[in-house]
Amino acid sequence: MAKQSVEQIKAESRGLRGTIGAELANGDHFFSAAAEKILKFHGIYQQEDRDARKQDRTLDHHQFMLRTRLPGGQLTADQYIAHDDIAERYANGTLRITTRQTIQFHGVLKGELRDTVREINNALVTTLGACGDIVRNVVACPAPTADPQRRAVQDYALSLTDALFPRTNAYHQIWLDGEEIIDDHEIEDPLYKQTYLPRKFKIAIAYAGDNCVDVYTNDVGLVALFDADQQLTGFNLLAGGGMGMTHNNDATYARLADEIAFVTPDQVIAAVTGIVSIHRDFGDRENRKHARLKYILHERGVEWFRAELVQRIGFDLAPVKPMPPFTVHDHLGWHEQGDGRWYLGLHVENGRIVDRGAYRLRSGLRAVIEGFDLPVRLTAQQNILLTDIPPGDRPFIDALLDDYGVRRVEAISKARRNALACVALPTCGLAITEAERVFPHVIDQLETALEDLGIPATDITARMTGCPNGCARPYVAEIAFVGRSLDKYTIFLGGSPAGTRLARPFLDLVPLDQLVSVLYPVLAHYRDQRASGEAFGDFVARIGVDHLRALVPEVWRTAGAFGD
Ligand code: SRM
Ligand code: SF4
Repeated sequence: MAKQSVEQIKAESRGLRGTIGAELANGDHFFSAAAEKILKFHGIYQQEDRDARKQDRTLDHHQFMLRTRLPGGQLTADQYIAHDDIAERYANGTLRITTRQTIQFHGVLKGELRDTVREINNALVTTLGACGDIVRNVVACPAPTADPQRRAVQDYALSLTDALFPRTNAYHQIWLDGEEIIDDHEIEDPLYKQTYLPRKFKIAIAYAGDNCVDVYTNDVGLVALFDADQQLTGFNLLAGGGMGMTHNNDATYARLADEIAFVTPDQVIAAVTGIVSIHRDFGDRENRKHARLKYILHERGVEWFRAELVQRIGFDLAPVKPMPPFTVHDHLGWHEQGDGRWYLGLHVENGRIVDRGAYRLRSGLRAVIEGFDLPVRLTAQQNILLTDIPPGDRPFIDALLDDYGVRRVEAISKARRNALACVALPTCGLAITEAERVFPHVIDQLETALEDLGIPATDITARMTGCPNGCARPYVAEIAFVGRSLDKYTIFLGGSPAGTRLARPFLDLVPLDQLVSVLYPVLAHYRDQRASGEAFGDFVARIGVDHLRALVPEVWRTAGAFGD
Protein backbone atom coordinates (compact mmCIF):
# COMPACT_ATOMS: atom_id res chain seq x y z
CA MET A 1 0.00 0.00 0.00
CA ALA A 2 1.32 3.47 -0.92
CA LYS A 3 2.42 5.55 2.07
CA GLN A 4 -0.30 8.01 3.06
CA SER A 5 0.54 11.61 3.76
CA VAL A 6 -0.27 13.02 7.19
CA GLU A 7 -2.89 15.25 5.49
CA GLN A 8 -4.63 12.18 4.02
CA ILE A 9 -4.49 10.34 7.31
CA LYS A 10 -6.08 13.29 9.14
CA ALA A 11 -8.75 13.74 6.46
CA GLU A 12 -9.75 10.08 6.68
CA SER A 13 -9.55 9.85 10.47
CA ARG A 14 -13.31 10.21 11.11
CA GLY A 15 -12.96 12.79 13.85
CA LEU A 16 -9.56 11.53 15.11
CA ARG A 17 -10.61 7.88 15.33
CA GLY A 18 -8.48 6.34 12.61
CA THR A 19 -7.82 2.69 13.33
CA ILE A 20 -6.76 3.19 16.94
CA GLY A 21 -9.73 1.30 18.40
CA ALA A 22 -9.25 -1.74 16.18
CA GLU A 23 -5.48 -1.76 16.63
CA LEU A 24 -5.77 -1.62 20.40
CA ALA A 25 -7.29 -5.07 20.21
CA ASN A 26 -4.94 -6.69 17.67
CA GLY A 27 -2.32 -8.15 20.00
CA ASP A 28 0.63 -6.27 18.44
CA HIS A 29 2.93 -4.28 20.67
CA PHE A 30 2.76 -1.27 18.37
CA PHE A 31 0.40 0.68 16.09
CA SER A 32 0.53 1.09 12.31
CA ALA A 33 2.20 4.20 10.88
CA ALA A 34 -1.19 5.78 10.15
CA ALA A 35 -2.66 5.08 13.58
CA GLU A 36 0.50 6.43 15.17
CA LYS A 37 -0.15 9.83 13.56
CA ILE A 38 -3.69 10.04 14.94
CA LEU A 39 -2.55 8.72 18.31
CA LYS A 40 -0.54 11.92 18.74
CA PHE A 41 -3.74 13.97 18.78
CA HIS A 42 -4.74 11.81 21.75
CA GLY A 43 -1.55 12.89 23.54
CA ILE A 44 0.24 9.60 22.97
CA TYR A 45 3.55 8.98 21.15
CA GLN A 46 4.75 5.60 19.99
CA GLN A 47 8.41 5.27 20.94
CA GLU A 48 11.11 2.69 21.50
CA ASP A 49 13.56 2.35 24.34
CA ARG A 50 16.63 3.18 22.27
CA ASP A 51 19.07 1.89 24.89
CA ALA A 52 17.36 -1.48 24.94
CA ARG A 53 17.08 -1.53 21.14
CA LYS A 54 20.81 -0.93 20.82
CA GLN A 55 21.48 -3.90 23.07
CA ASP A 56 19.20 -6.35 21.31
CA ARG A 57 17.59 -5.52 18.00
CA THR A 58 15.84 -8.88 17.78
CA LEU A 59 13.35 -7.97 20.52
CA ASP A 60 10.38 -5.60 20.33
CA HIS A 61 11.09 -2.41 22.26
CA HIS A 62 7.93 -0.43 21.55
CA GLN A 63 6.55 1.66 24.36
CA PHE A 64 4.51 4.85 24.66
CA MET A 65 4.85 8.35 26.00
CA LEU A 66 1.69 10.04 27.30
CA ARG A 67 1.49 13.77 27.87
CA THR A 68 -1.22 15.22 30.11
CA ARG A 69 -2.61 18.57 29.13
CA LEU A 70 -2.43 21.03 32.04
CA PRO A 71 -3.35 24.61 31.03
CA GLY A 72 -1.09 27.06 32.85
CA GLY A 73 0.57 24.06 34.54
CA GLN A 74 -2.11 23.83 37.24
CA LEU A 75 -2.99 20.66 39.16
CA THR A 76 -4.80 19.97 42.41
CA ALA A 77 -3.03 17.92 45.06
CA ASP A 78 -5.20 14.90 44.16
CA GLN A 79 -4.36 15.27 40.48
CA TYR A 80 -0.64 15.37 41.25
CA ILE A 81 -0.92 12.25 43.42
CA ALA A 82 -2.86 10.50 40.62
CA HIS A 83 0.02 11.32 38.23
CA ASP A 84 2.47 9.93 40.77
CA ASP A 85 0.44 6.72 41.10
CA ILE A 86 0.24 6.32 37.32
CA ALA A 87 4.00 6.81 36.96
CA GLU A 88 4.52 3.92 39.35
CA ARG A 89 1.81 1.62 38.04
CA TYR A 90 2.12 2.02 34.27
CA ALA A 91 5.21 4.07 33.38
CA ASN A 92 8.91 4.00 34.25
CA GLY A 93 8.51 5.27 37.82
CA THR A 94 9.31 8.88 36.94
CA LEU A 95 7.28 11.98 36.07
CA ARG A 96 8.73 14.39 33.55
CA ILE A 97 7.76 18.08 33.78
CA THR A 98 8.00 19.53 30.30
CA THR A 99 8.99 22.94 29.00
CA ARG A 100 5.28 23.59 28.36
CA GLN A 101 4.03 22.92 31.89
CA THR A 102 2.72 19.42 31.23
CA ILE A 103 3.66 16.02 32.63
CA GLN A 104 4.92 13.16 30.48
CA PHE A 105 4.90 9.47 31.34
CA HIS A 106 7.45 7.32 29.53
CA GLY A 107 7.59 3.57 29.04
CA VAL A 108 3.87 2.71 29.01
CA LEU A 109 3.14 -0.55 27.16
CA LYS A 110 0.41 -0.82 24.54
CA GLY A 111 -1.61 -3.30 26.57
CA GLU A 112 -1.84 -0.81 29.42
CA LEU A 113 -2.61 2.32 27.41
CA ARG A 114 -6.35 2.16 27.96
CA ASP A 115 -6.04 1.73 31.73
CA THR A 116 -3.50 4.55 31.86
CA VAL A 117 -5.75 6.97 29.96
CA ARG A 118 -8.71 5.96 32.11
CA GLU A 119 -6.83 6.69 35.30
CA ILE A 120 -5.72 10.03 33.94
CA ASN A 121 -9.35 10.83 33.14
CA ASN A 122 -10.48 9.68 36.56
CA ALA A 123 -8.29 12.46 37.90
CA LEU A 124 -10.20 14.89 35.64
CA VAL A 125 -7.18 15.42 33.41
CA THR A 126 -6.94 14.66 29.70
CA THR A 127 -4.21 13.85 27.20
CA LEU A 128 -6.41 14.89 24.23
CA GLY A 129 -4.73 17.61 22.20
CA ALA A 130 -1.46 17.48 24.17
CA CYS A 131 0.25 16.56 20.88
CA GLY A 132 -0.73 16.55 17.18
CA ASP A 133 -1.52 19.26 14.60
CA ILE A 134 -3.63 21.26 16.96
CA VAL A 135 -3.39 23.94 19.68
CA ARG A 136 -1.12 22.46 22.35
CA ASN A 137 -1.08 23.06 26.08
CA VAL A 138 -1.60 26.76 26.70
CA VAL A 139 1.27 28.03 28.82
CA ALA A 140 0.94 30.86 31.36
CA CYS A 141 3.05 32.42 34.09
CA PRO A 142 2.28 30.06 36.99
CA ALA A 143 3.13 32.31 39.95
CA PRO A 144 0.19 32.09 42.39
CA THR A 145 -1.44 35.41 43.12
CA ALA A 146 -4.40 36.56 45.16
CA ASP A 147 -4.92 39.61 42.94
CA PRO A 148 -8.10 38.96 40.92
CA GLN A 149 -6.82 41.01 37.98
CA ARG A 150 -3.64 38.97 37.75
CA ARG A 151 -5.56 35.72 38.31
CA ALA A 152 -7.81 36.68 35.39
CA VAL A 153 -4.73 36.61 33.16
CA GLN A 154 -3.94 33.03 34.17
CA ASP A 155 -7.59 32.08 33.62
CA TYR A 156 -7.14 32.84 29.91
CA ALA A 157 -5.08 29.66 29.75
CA LEU A 158 -8.31 27.83 30.62
CA SER A 159 -10.69 29.84 28.43
CA LEU A 160 -8.37 29.61 25.41
CA THR A 161 -8.08 25.87 26.00
CA ASP A 162 -11.88 25.55 26.02
CA ALA A 163 -12.30 27.70 22.92
CA LEU A 164 -9.65 25.86 20.92
CA PHE A 165 -10.31 22.29 22.09
CA PRO A 166 -11.06 19.69 19.38
CA ARG A 167 -14.76 18.80 19.26
CA THR A 168 -14.73 15.03 18.95
CA ASN A 169 -16.13 12.13 20.94
CA ALA A 170 -13.41 9.85 19.61
CA TYR A 171 -11.24 10.12 22.72
CA HIS A 172 -14.07 9.19 25.06
CA GLN A 173 -15.27 6.39 22.87
CA ILE A 174 -11.88 4.79 22.25
CA TRP A 175 -10.28 5.09 25.66
CA LEU A 176 -13.13 5.39 28.13
CA ASP A 177 -16.24 3.74 26.69
CA GLY A 178 -14.43 1.28 24.44
CA GLU A 179 -17.17 1.64 21.85
CA GLU A 180 -17.03 3.75 18.70
CA ILE A 181 -20.28 5.38 17.73
CA ILE A 182 -19.69 7.96 15.06
CA ASP A 183 -21.89 11.01 14.98
CA ASP A 184 -21.59 12.40 11.48
CA HIS A 185 -21.97 15.96 12.64
CA GLU A 186 -18.83 15.78 14.73
CA ILE A 187 -16.53 14.40 12.07
CA GLU A 188 -15.81 17.89 10.80
CA ASP A 189 -14.53 20.02 13.66
CA PRO A 190 -15.98 23.56 13.51
CA LEU A 191 -12.56 25.18 13.90
CA TYR A 192 -10.12 22.53 12.76
CA LYS A 193 -12.32 21.18 9.91
CA GLN A 194 -11.35 17.77 8.53
CA THR A 195 -7.60 18.14 8.33
CA TYR A 196 -6.92 20.05 11.54
CA LEU A 197 -3.91 22.40 11.44
CA PRO A 198 -0.96 21.97 9.08
CA ARG A 199 1.26 21.61 12.16
CA LYS A 200 1.33 22.11 15.93
CA PHE A 201 0.30 25.50 17.34
CA LYS A 202 1.52 27.00 20.63
CA ILE A 203 0.20 29.78 22.83
CA ALA A 204 1.82 31.42 25.88
CA ILE A 205 0.62 34.11 28.28
CA ALA A 206 3.07 36.36 30.14
CA TYR A 207 2.77 39.33 32.46
CA ALA A 208 4.51 42.41 31.11
CA GLY A 209 7.99 42.44 32.60
CA ASP A 210 8.23 38.68 33.33
CA ASN A 211 9.14 36.42 30.44
CA CYS A 212 9.18 33.16 32.41
CA VAL A 213 7.25 31.46 29.58
CA ASP A 214 9.54 32.54 26.69
CA VAL A 215 6.56 34.28 25.15
CA TYR A 216 8.36 35.23 21.90
CA THR A 217 9.02 31.59 21.00
CA ASN A 218 5.33 30.75 20.59
CA ASP A 219 3.01 30.82 17.59
CA VAL A 220 0.92 33.25 19.64
CA GLY A 221 2.09 35.18 22.67
CA LEU A 222 -0.07 37.33 24.92
CA VAL A 223 1.56 39.88 27.19
CA ALA A 224 -0.80 41.17 29.90
CA LEU A 225 -0.73 44.91 30.57
CA PHE A 226 -2.12 46.77 33.59
CA ASP A 227 -2.96 50.43 34.20
CA ALA A 228 -1.70 52.53 37.10
CA ASP A 229 -4.50 51.13 39.30
CA GLN A 230 -3.36 47.59 38.50
CA GLN A 231 -6.47 46.93 36.40
CA LEU A 232 -5.94 44.61 33.43
CA THR A 233 -6.24 46.74 30.28
CA GLY A 234 -5.53 43.98 27.77
CA PHE A 235 -2.73 42.16 26.01
CA ASN A 236 -0.08 42.84 23.45
CA LEU A 237 -0.59 40.15 20.87
CA LEU A 238 2.51 38.51 19.37
CA ALA A 239 2.56 35.98 16.55
CA GLY A 240 4.96 33.85 14.54
CA GLY A 241 7.54 32.59 17.01
CA GLY A 242 9.02 29.11 16.87
CA MET A 243 12.24 27.28 17.57
CA GLY A 244 12.34 24.20 15.34
CA MET A 245 14.91 24.00 12.56
CA THR A 246 16.86 21.34 10.70
CA HIS A 247 20.65 21.23 10.40
CA ASN A 248 21.87 22.13 6.90
CA ASN A 249 18.44 23.32 5.79
CA ASP A 250 18.42 27.11 5.54
CA ALA A 251 14.74 27.13 4.68
CA THR A 252 14.09 26.25 8.34
CA TYR A 253 14.98 28.60 11.17
CA ALA A 254 14.22 29.68 14.72
CA ARG A 255 12.21 32.90 14.87
CA LEU A 256 10.93 35.31 17.49
CA ALA A 257 7.29 36.37 17.32
CA ASP A 258 6.35 39.74 15.82
CA GLU A 259 4.38 42.27 17.84
CA ILE A 260 1.01 42.48 16.06
CA ALA A 261 -1.52 44.53 18.03
CA PHE A 262 -3.04 45.37 21.39
CA VAL A 263 -6.27 43.53 22.25
CA THR A 264 -8.70 44.17 25.08
CA PRO A 265 -9.72 41.27 27.34
CA ASP A 266 -13.00 40.76 25.49
CA GLN A 267 -11.16 40.55 22.14
CA VAL A 268 -8.57 37.96 23.11
CA ILE A 269 -10.42 34.74 22.30
CA ALA A 270 -11.64 36.01 18.93
CA ALA A 271 -8.22 37.33 17.97
CA VAL A 272 -6.38 34.13 18.90
CA THR A 273 -9.02 31.96 17.22
CA GLY A 274 -8.64 34.13 14.12
CA ILE A 275 -4.89 33.50 14.10
CA VAL A 276 -5.42 29.76 14.46
CA SER A 277 -7.72 29.91 11.43
CA ILE A 278 -5.04 31.80 9.43
CA HIS A 279 -2.61 29.00 10.20
CA ARG A 280 -5.26 26.45 9.22
CA ASP A 281 -5.94 28.12 5.88
CA PHE A 282 -2.52 29.45 4.84
CA GLY A 283 -0.10 26.97 6.46
CA ASP A 284 1.92 24.75 4.14
CA ARG A 285 0.18 21.38 3.74
CA GLU A 286 2.82 19.93 1.42
CA ASN A 287 5.99 20.38 3.42
CA ARG A 288 5.72 19.77 7.17
CA LYS A 289 9.11 21.37 7.78
CA HIS A 290 7.66 24.61 6.42
CA ALA A 291 4.22 24.37 7.98
CA ARG A 292 4.51 26.46 11.15
CA LEU A 293 2.82 29.86 11.47
CA LYS A 294 6.25 31.55 11.68
CA TYR A 295 6.86 30.92 7.97
CA ILE A 296 3.56 32.62 7.08
CA LEU A 297 4.56 35.69 9.10
CA HIS A 298 8.06 35.73 7.68
CA GLU A 299 7.01 35.35 4.07
CA ARG A 300 3.80 37.42 3.95
CA GLY A 301 4.79 40.08 6.49
CA VAL A 302 3.13 41.66 9.50
CA GLU A 303 1.00 44.10 7.46
CA TRP A 304 -0.58 41.31 5.44
CA PHE A 305 -1.08 39.27 8.59
CA ARG A 306 -2.79 42.08 10.49
CA ALA A 307 -5.11 42.85 7.57
CA GLU A 308 -6.05 39.19 7.18
CA LEU A 309 -6.74 38.93 10.90
CA VAL A 310 -8.92 42.04 10.96
CA GLN A 311 -10.94 40.68 8.07
CA ARG A 312 -11.52 37.42 9.92
CA ILE A 313 -12.37 38.82 13.34
CA GLY A 314 -14.44 41.75 12.11
CA PHE A 315 -13.01 44.46 14.37
CA ASP A 316 -10.06 46.81 14.10
CA LEU A 317 -6.88 46.15 15.98
CA ALA A 318 -5.20 48.79 18.15
CA PRO A 319 -1.44 49.30 17.89
CA VAL A 320 0.86 47.49 20.30
CA LYS A 321 1.24 49.35 23.63
CA PRO A 322 4.61 50.14 25.18
CA MET A 323 5.88 47.41 27.50
CA PRO A 324 8.47 47.51 30.28
CA PRO A 325 11.63 45.51 29.54
CA PHE A 326 11.37 41.81 30.31
CA THR A 327 13.32 39.91 32.93
CA VAL A 328 12.76 36.25 33.83
CA HIS A 329 11.49 35.16 37.23
CA ASP A 330 11.78 31.45 37.87
CA HIS A 331 9.52 31.68 40.96
CA LEU A 332 11.79 29.36 42.99
CA GLY A 333 12.11 29.65 46.76
CA TRP A 334 9.53 30.89 49.29
CA HIS A 335 7.16 33.70 48.20
CA GLU A 336 4.02 35.31 49.61
CA GLN A 337 0.93 34.90 47.44
CA GLY A 338 -0.75 38.09 48.67
CA ASP A 339 -3.53 36.34 50.61
CA GLY A 340 -1.51 35.49 53.70
CA ARG A 341 -0.45 32.16 52.23
CA TRP A 342 2.89 31.20 50.66
CA TYR A 343 4.20 29.19 47.79
CA LEU A 344 7.46 27.28 47.51
CA GLY A 345 9.20 26.87 44.15
CA LEU A 346 11.42 23.80 43.99
CA HIS A 347 14.07 23.14 41.39
CA VAL A 348 13.62 19.92 39.41
CA GLU A 349 16.73 19.22 37.39
CA ASN A 350 15.64 19.00 33.74
CA GLY A 351 12.08 18.35 34.90
CA ARG A 352 12.66 14.71 35.91
CA ILE A 353 10.86 13.86 39.15
CA VAL A 354 12.66 10.78 40.39
CA ASP A 355 14.27 9.36 43.52
CA ARG A 356 18.05 9.12 43.12
CA GLY A 357 20.06 7.90 46.11
CA ALA A 358 19.67 10.25 49.06
CA TYR A 359 17.96 12.82 46.83
CA ARG A 360 14.40 11.45 47.01
CA LEU A 361 12.60 14.17 45.13
CA ARG A 362 9.67 12.09 43.97
CA SER A 363 8.93 10.64 47.41
CA GLY A 364 9.51 14.00 49.08
CA LEU A 365 7.13 15.82 46.74
CA ARG A 366 4.50 13.17 47.23
CA ALA A 367 4.80 13.31 51.01
CA VAL A 368 4.50 17.08 51.13
CA ILE A 369 1.75 17.47 48.52
CA GLU A 370 -0.34 14.65 50.00
CA GLY A 371 0.38 15.48 53.64
CA PHE A 372 -0.43 19.19 53.36
CA ASP A 373 -2.96 18.95 50.49
CA LEU A 374 -1.06 21.45 48.35
CA PRO A 375 -2.19 22.49 44.86
CA VAL A 376 0.68 22.36 42.39
CA ARG A 377 1.84 24.49 39.50
CA LEU A 378 4.45 23.53 36.94
CA THR A 379 6.71 26.12 35.37
CA ALA A 380 7.84 26.42 31.76
CA GLN A 381 11.37 26.00 33.15
CA GLN A 382 10.49 22.43 34.20
CA ASN A 383 10.17 23.26 37.91
CA ILE A 384 7.36 22.82 40.45
CA LEU A 385 5.58 25.29 42.75
CA LEU A 386 3.78 24.07 45.88
CA THR A 387 1.05 26.58 46.62
CA ASP A 388 -1.51 27.83 49.18
CA ILE A 389 0.74 27.13 52.17
CA PRO A 390 -0.37 28.66 55.48
CA PRO A 391 2.59 30.41 57.16
CA GLY A 392 2.44 28.03 60.13
CA ASP A 393 3.11 25.01 57.87
CA ARG A 394 6.32 26.39 56.41
CA PRO A 395 8.75 24.93 58.99
CA PHE A 396 7.07 21.51 58.82
CA ILE A 397 7.27 21.45 55.04
CA ASP A 398 10.91 22.51 55.12
CA ALA A 399 11.69 19.81 57.65
CA LEU A 400 9.90 17.13 55.65
CA LEU A 401 11.69 18.10 52.44
CA ASP A 402 14.99 17.95 54.34
CA ASP A 403 14.15 14.40 55.44
CA TYR A 404 13.94 13.44 51.77
CA GLY A 405 17.14 15.27 50.82
CA VAL A 406 15.26 17.71 48.56
CA ARG A 407 17.57 20.59 47.71
CA ARG A 408 16.29 24.13 48.07
CA VAL A 409 17.15 26.75 45.48
CA GLU A 410 19.55 28.54 47.81
CA ALA A 411 21.85 25.49 47.56
CA ILE A 412 21.87 25.49 43.76
CA SER A 413 24.14 27.59 41.53
CA LYS A 414 22.60 30.15 39.20
CA ALA A 415 23.93 28.18 36.21
CA ARG A 416 22.12 25.02 37.33
CA ARG A 417 19.02 26.89 38.39
CA ASN A 418 18.62 28.39 34.91
CA ALA A 419 19.56 25.29 32.92
CA LEU A 420 17.07 23.43 30.72
CA ALA A 421 17.52 20.23 28.75
CA CYS A 422 15.09 18.29 26.60
CA VAL A 423 14.33 14.60 27.09
CA ALA A 424 16.36 13.25 24.15
CA LEU A 425 17.74 9.69 24.68
CA PRO A 426 16.62 7.04 25.33
CA THR A 427 12.97 7.77 24.45
CA CYS A 428 12.93 10.54 21.85
CA GLY A 429 12.98 9.03 18.38
CA LEU A 430 14.43 12.24 16.91
CA ALA A 431 17.38 12.59 19.30
CA ILE A 432 20.80 12.68 17.67
CA THR A 433 22.66 13.10 20.96
CA GLU A 434 22.05 12.92 24.67
CA ALA A 435 20.61 15.93 26.52
CA GLU A 436 18.76 15.39 29.84
CA ARG A 437 21.06 12.57 30.96
CA VAL A 438 24.34 14.39 30.34
CA PHE A 439 23.46 18.02 30.97
CA PRO A 440 23.88 17.85 34.77
CA HIS A 441 27.53 16.87 34.17
CA VAL A 442 28.02 19.69 31.67
CA ILE A 443 26.61 22.07 34.27
CA ASP A 444 29.08 20.59 36.82
CA GLN A 445 31.86 21.59 34.42
CA LEU A 446 30.38 25.03 33.84
CA GLU A 447 30.18 25.57 37.59
CA THR A 448 33.83 24.55 37.94
CA ALA A 449 34.89 26.85 35.11
CA LEU A 450 33.03 29.81 36.60
CA GLU A 451 34.58 29.07 39.99
CA ASP A 452 38.09 28.85 38.48
CA LEU A 453 37.50 32.18 36.83
CA GLY A 454 36.42 33.71 40.11
CA ILE A 455 32.85 34.40 38.96
CA PRO A 456 30.91 31.48 40.52
CA ALA A 457 27.68 33.44 41.02
CA THR A 458 27.31 34.37 37.35
CA ASP A 459 23.64 34.38 36.39
CA ILE A 460 23.85 32.57 33.07
CA THR A 461 21.33 30.56 31.09
CA ALA A 462 22.53 27.45 29.30
CA ARG A 463 20.28 24.96 27.53
CA MET A 464 20.81 21.68 25.73
CA THR A 465 18.81 19.72 23.19
CA GLY A 466 19.51 16.40 21.52
CA CYS A 467 18.61 17.72 18.08
CA PRO A 468 17.81 21.05 16.40
CA ASN A 469 14.03 20.84 16.99
CA GLY A 470 14.53 23.12 19.97
CA CYS A 471 12.32 21.53 22.66
CA ALA A 472 14.22 23.29 25.48
CA ARG A 473 14.07 26.58 23.51
CA PRO A 474 17.87 26.69 23.10
CA TYR A 475 17.95 29.46 20.52
CA VAL A 476 16.93 32.11 23.06
CA ALA A 477 19.49 30.99 25.66
CA GLU A 478 22.76 32.75 26.37
CA ILE A 479 24.58 29.46 25.72
CA ALA A 480 23.00 26.60 23.79
CA PHE A 481 24.30 23.13 22.99
CA VAL A 482 22.32 21.54 20.16
CA GLY A 483 22.84 17.88 19.21
CA ARG A 484 24.55 17.68 15.82
CA SER A 485 25.98 14.18 15.30
CA LEU A 486 27.04 11.32 17.53
CA ASP A 487 28.16 12.95 20.82
CA LYS A 488 28.82 16.26 19.04
CA TYR A 489 26.99 19.55 19.40
CA THR A 490 26.61 22.92 17.75
CA ILE A 491 27.19 25.75 20.23
CA PHE A 492 25.05 28.88 19.97
CA LEU A 493 25.82 32.00 21.98
CA GLY A 494 24.25 35.36 22.71
CA GLY A 495 20.55 34.95 23.40
CA SER A 496 19.38 37.59 25.85
CA PRO A 497 18.77 36.66 29.49
CA ALA A 498 15.22 37.91 28.99
CA GLY A 499 14.51 35.57 26.06
CA THR A 500 14.05 38.43 23.62
CA ARG A 501 17.00 37.89 21.26
CA LEU A 502 18.09 34.84 19.30
CA ALA A 503 21.49 33.28 19.92
CA ARG A 504 23.88 32.93 16.97
CA PRO A 505 25.83 29.86 15.86
CA PHE A 506 29.29 29.90 17.39
CA LEU A 507 31.03 26.56 16.85
CA ASP A 508 30.00 23.33 15.23
CA LEU A 509 30.65 19.66 15.92
CA VAL A 510 32.13 20.14 19.40
CA PRO A 511 32.41 16.83 21.32
CA LEU A 512 30.41 16.50 24.51
CA ASP A 513 33.47 16.32 26.74
CA GLN A 514 34.83 19.63 25.40
CA LEU A 515 31.71 21.77 25.42
CA VAL A 516 32.78 23.79 28.45
CA SER A 517 36.55 23.79 27.93
CA VAL A 518 36.09 25.28 24.47
CA LEU A 519 34.09 28.13 26.02
CA TYR A 520 36.62 28.82 28.78
CA PRO A 521 38.49 31.62 26.94
CA VAL A 522 35.17 33.25 26.05
CA LEU A 523 34.05 33.16 29.68
CA ALA A 524 37.45 34.55 30.75
CA HIS A 525 37.06 37.38 28.23
CA TYR A 526 33.60 38.06 29.63
CA ARG A 527 35.01 38.26 33.15
CA ASP A 528 37.67 40.74 32.03
CA GLN A 529 35.80 42.87 29.53
CA ARG A 530 32.15 42.98 30.61
CA ALA A 531 30.51 46.25 31.42
CA SER A 532 29.16 46.71 34.93
CA GLY A 533 26.13 44.43 35.41
CA GLU A 534 26.32 43.17 31.82
CA ALA A 535 24.88 39.69 31.30
CA PHE A 536 26.88 37.10 29.38
CA GLY A 537 24.43 36.97 26.47
CA ASP A 538 24.39 40.77 26.17
CA PHE A 539 28.19 40.79 26.26
CA VAL A 540 28.30 38.25 23.42
CA ALA A 541 25.86 40.32 21.39
CA ARG A 542 27.92 43.48 21.95
CA ILE A 543 31.32 41.94 21.16
CA GLY A 544 29.99 39.67 18.39
CA VAL A 545 30.36 35.91 18.01
CA ASP A 546 32.84 36.33 15.16
CA HIS A 547 35.20 38.27 17.37
CA LEU A 548 34.78 35.79 20.24
CA ARG A 549 35.43 32.85 17.96
CA ALA A 550 38.95 34.12 17.43
CA LEU A 551 39.59 33.40 21.13
CA VAL A 552 39.04 29.65 20.92
CA PRO A 553 41.83 27.26 19.92
CA GLU A 554 42.61 27.18 16.19
CA VAL A 555 41.46 23.58 15.85
CA TRP A 556 37.85 24.58 16.55
CA ARG A 557 37.91 27.51 14.22
CA THR A 558 39.05 25.36 11.32
CA ALA A 559 37.34 22.06 12.10
CA GLY A 560 33.95 23.03 13.31
CA ALA A 561 33.50 26.75 12.96
CA PHE A 562 30.87 28.63 11.07
CA GLY A 563 32.45 30.86 8.45
CA ASP A 564 33.03 34.50 9.32
FE1 SRM B 1 9.23 19.09 21.37
C1 SRM B 1 9.05 16.85 18.86
C2 SRM B 1 9.63 16.64 23.60
C3 SRM B 1 8.62 21.28 23.85
C4 SRM B 1 9.76 21.65 19.18
N1 SRM B 1 9.26 17.07 21.25
C5 SRM B 1 9.11 16.34 20.11
C6 SRM B 1 8.97 14.85 20.45
C7 SRM B 1 7.53 14.55 20.63
C8 SRM B 1 9.66 13.89 19.48
C9 SRM B 1 8.82 13.28 18.39
O1 SRM B 1 8.14 14.02 17.64
O2 SRM B 1 8.87 12.06 18.25
C10 SRM B 1 9.73 14.83 21.80
C11 SRM B 1 9.35 13.71 22.77
C12 SRM B 1 10.54 13.33 23.60
C13 SRM B 1 10.24 12.35 24.67
O3 SRM B 1 10.75 11.22 24.60
O4 SRM B 1 9.54 12.69 25.61
C14 SRM B 1 9.52 16.25 22.28
N2 SRM B 1 9.03 18.95 23.33
C15 SRM B 1 9.34 17.88 24.09
C16 SRM B 1 9.35 18.22 25.55
C17 SRM B 1 8.92 17.07 26.44
C18 SRM B 1 10.76 18.72 25.91
C19 SRM B 1 11.09 18.74 27.38
O5 SRM B 1 12.13 18.18 27.68
O6 SRM B 1 10.36 19.30 28.17
C20 SRM B 1 8.42 19.43 25.54
C21 SRM B 1 6.97 19.05 25.67
C22 SRM B 1 6.09 20.26 25.59
C23 SRM B 1 4.66 20.02 25.98
O7 SRM B 1 4.42 19.71 27.15
O8 SRM B 1 3.79 20.23 25.14
C24 SRM B 1 8.68 19.95 24.14
N3 SRM B 1 9.11 21.10 21.48
C25 SRM B 1 8.98 21.82 22.62
C26 SRM B 1 9.29 23.19 22.39
C27 SRM B 1 9.33 24.31 23.44
C28 SRM B 1 8.02 24.99 23.58
O9 SRM B 1 7.04 24.65 22.93
O10 SRM B 1 7.97 25.92 24.38
C29 SRM B 1 9.63 23.30 21.05
C30 SRM B 1 10.12 24.57 20.33
C31 SRM B 1 9.04 25.55 20.06
C32 SRM B 1 8.40 25.26 18.74
O11 SRM B 1 7.49 24.45 18.70
O12 SRM B 1 8.86 25.82 17.75
C33 SRM B 1 9.50 21.98 20.49
N4 SRM B 1 9.32 19.22 19.37
C34 SRM B 1 9.62 20.37 18.67
C35 SRM B 1 9.77 20.04 17.28
C36 SRM B 1 10.10 21.03 16.13
C37 SRM B 1 8.88 21.65 15.59
C38 SRM B 1 9.16 22.48 14.36
O13 SRM B 1 8.54 23.50 14.19
O14 SRM B 1 10.00 22.09 13.55
C39 SRM B 1 9.58 18.64 17.17
C40 SRM B 1 9.64 17.79 15.90
C41 SRM B 1 8.36 17.76 15.16
O15 SRM B 1 7.36 18.33 15.57
O16 SRM B 1 8.39 17.16 14.09
C42 SRM B 1 9.32 18.17 18.50
FE1 SF4 C 1 13.79 15.06 20.99
FE2 SF4 C 1 15.05 16.93 19.61
FE3 SF4 C 1 12.96 17.58 21.11
FE4 SF4 C 1 15.21 16.93 22.27
S1 SF4 C 1 14.91 18.69 20.92
S2 SF4 C 1 13.16 16.12 22.83
S3 SF4 C 1 16.02 15.39 20.92
S4 SF4 C 1 12.90 16.29 19.34
